[in-house]
Amino acid sequence: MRQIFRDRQLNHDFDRDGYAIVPMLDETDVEQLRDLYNSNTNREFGEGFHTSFLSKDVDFKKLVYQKFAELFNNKLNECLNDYRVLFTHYLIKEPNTHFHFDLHVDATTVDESRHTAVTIWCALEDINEHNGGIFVWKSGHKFINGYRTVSVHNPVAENIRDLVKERGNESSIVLKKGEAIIMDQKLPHGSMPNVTGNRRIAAGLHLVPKDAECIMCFEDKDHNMSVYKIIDDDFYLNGFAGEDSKESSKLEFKSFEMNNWSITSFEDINESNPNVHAENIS
Ligand SMILES: O=C(O)CCC(=O)C(=O)O
Repeated sequence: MRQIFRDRQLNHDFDRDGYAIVPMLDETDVEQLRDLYNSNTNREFGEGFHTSFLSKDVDFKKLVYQKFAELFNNKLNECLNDYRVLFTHYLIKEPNTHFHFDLHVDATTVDESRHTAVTIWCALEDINEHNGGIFVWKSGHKFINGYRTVSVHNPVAENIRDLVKERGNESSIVLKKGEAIIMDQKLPHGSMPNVTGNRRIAAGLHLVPKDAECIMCFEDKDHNMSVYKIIDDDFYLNGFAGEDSKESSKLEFKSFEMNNWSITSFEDINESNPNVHAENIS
């Protein structure tokens, strides 16, 4: 059985809940990351939510990748069992942003029948429900099947959040500066508005098992998926163009897959029979 976390208790919690919260950066690290963001971007506040992942400035993205690697790698190696960083980014919610992220699941980056990819969301200030905090569907990763693209990533019915709340399965994540939530990439999550007068800056890292092949999926008009292998990890620094990425020379067509998640609704989910957690299949 492959352990994701080196610590047995954390591994158990992560397997059960789909996430774990860990201390990640110290005060000096956090300041370095905030300075890097502020010295390379507009000091004037913008609007809404944005991420450096979609920036056209390849040099800035390289700088972000290198700095995140320098500050996170040791901690990640101590914490996780044989993972590598696929891409990194800043996630920004400008002041007085009423936009919130509804419950969603991030795009598929590996074959999830064999591997567990993880998303790290690290607070660069104290985070709560007033300044763009994250909420999750606790244990929801056990009910998610199927391939997801960067824009088709909501394998659950629209009213799902109400039902998740009713059943007491939503958790609001409160983080201290430097703490991170490490989520199974299949964990449904969202984020609250930022109703404060300050810009919220978080650090995001997406990791895959060291030996995993990375993939990116695209949906065709019949709702089936074409799966492409990423043949160069540099793709995310210089090549990613959302749904238009198919033309990139850093992707290679792999297979067509039938998808079945678009018909999934919460009522169809049999709570007693969630899918088995991929990394626990020996
Ligand atoms: O940073 C946030 O507010 C939420 C980001 C998020 O949910 C995502 O990138 O999938």
